[in-house]
Amino acid sequence: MANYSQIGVLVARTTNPDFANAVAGAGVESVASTTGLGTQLDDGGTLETVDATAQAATGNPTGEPLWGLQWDMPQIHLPEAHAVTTGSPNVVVGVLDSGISSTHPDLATQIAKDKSTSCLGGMIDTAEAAWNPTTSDHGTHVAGTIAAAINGVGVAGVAPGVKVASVKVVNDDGFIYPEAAVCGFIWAAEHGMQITNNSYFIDPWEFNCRNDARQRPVWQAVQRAIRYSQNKGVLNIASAGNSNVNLQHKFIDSGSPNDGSFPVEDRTITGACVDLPAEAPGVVTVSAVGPTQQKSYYSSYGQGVVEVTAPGGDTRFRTGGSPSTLSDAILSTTFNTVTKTNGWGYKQGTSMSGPHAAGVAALALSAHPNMQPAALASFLQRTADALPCPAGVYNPVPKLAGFEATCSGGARNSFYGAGEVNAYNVVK
Ligand SMILES: [Ca+2]
Ligand SMILES: [Ca+2]
Repeated sequence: MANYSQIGVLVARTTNPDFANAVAGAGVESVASTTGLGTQLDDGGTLETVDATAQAATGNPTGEPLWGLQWDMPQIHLPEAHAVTTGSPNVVVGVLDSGISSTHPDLATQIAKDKSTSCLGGMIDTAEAAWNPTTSDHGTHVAGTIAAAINGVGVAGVAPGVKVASVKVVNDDGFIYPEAAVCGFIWAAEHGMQITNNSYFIDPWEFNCRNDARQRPVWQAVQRAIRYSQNKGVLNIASAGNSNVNLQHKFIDSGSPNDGSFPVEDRTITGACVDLPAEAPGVVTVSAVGPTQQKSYYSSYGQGVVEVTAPGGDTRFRTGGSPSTLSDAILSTTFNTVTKTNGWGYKQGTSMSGPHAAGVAALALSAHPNMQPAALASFLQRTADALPCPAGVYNPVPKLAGFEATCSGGARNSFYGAGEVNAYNVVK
């Protein structure tokens, strides 16, 4: 049992099917079972593994052995930023994900071990093995983008001077349950993290939550946990998702899901039924672009939902549909969960764009240490490079049906929010 009295949430494990009826009333506002409410990571998997030969550390990201493959980093002006700062070790970014490999040569020095934990089942387990990866290296890849060391080995992260903490919320089957997310947000808030990265997407649409009073308290608990963390000084960064859908569903228009997959006509969205954490107030939601700085074919979007964009990779755009351009994905740290070996490899997704924004936020906070979450969120947007809407219907992969999307808005628009994060603008 976990008691989050801070937000009035109690998580209990039971095999009693009548548990909810047994405890309802007597001061209990609402009771919900989270069984079946897990959400899977939307993750492309490792596309290719790359070997790195060690070179002498230089303190300059462009000297890293694999720098030449990191197209994403010049795109966000990283070399110019690192000439000013690589970040402060006082800044800790919580990686709410599938764990971080603590033996990885590019990460071992970068992890705040005393702030790392597993939150699986909503229960804290701070043993190192508990917050290392088991069946997915998604979190290891994310952590490398944020903070891989400048050490003459492998790649450089966006903010190698800061620390990352592993907060494991993805279980061995690849699911994120609400109780793990609640645990993760509260852990981050109470262990001095100023930023969290959330490269996952809880989408209660699928569960028709608006019609189901038994599920609503689950999402309320997650929202309370997010709000609590913000009040404790945490900026939460979230991926927009990889479904190429318009998340602006509160204002239904003809551009909203038109593929028949959602019942648009009778949807009434209430505050208790939003896509989490991307749509929670105060969360910085990140869409993805590829090497051409245009929306990645898979990236979800939405005016008023997406605040900024960042590189997430796009392996289909330049080939008009064929997934052949691996080097157009994002290169970062990996961990082979079968052979238990560390390495470097490509992945793509908004899971990869979010951590670029989290890294830039960490640099911003290093340069401006007292910035509060709301100010930091608006600073990230104010310093971003505006990207214009493509005209007409955007169709990056004409050989594949289903990737059309229409951008709306001006300098601030539904594809890119305020624009692409700029690491130099936040530290100069
Ligand atoms: Ca490195
Ligand atoms: Ca948002």
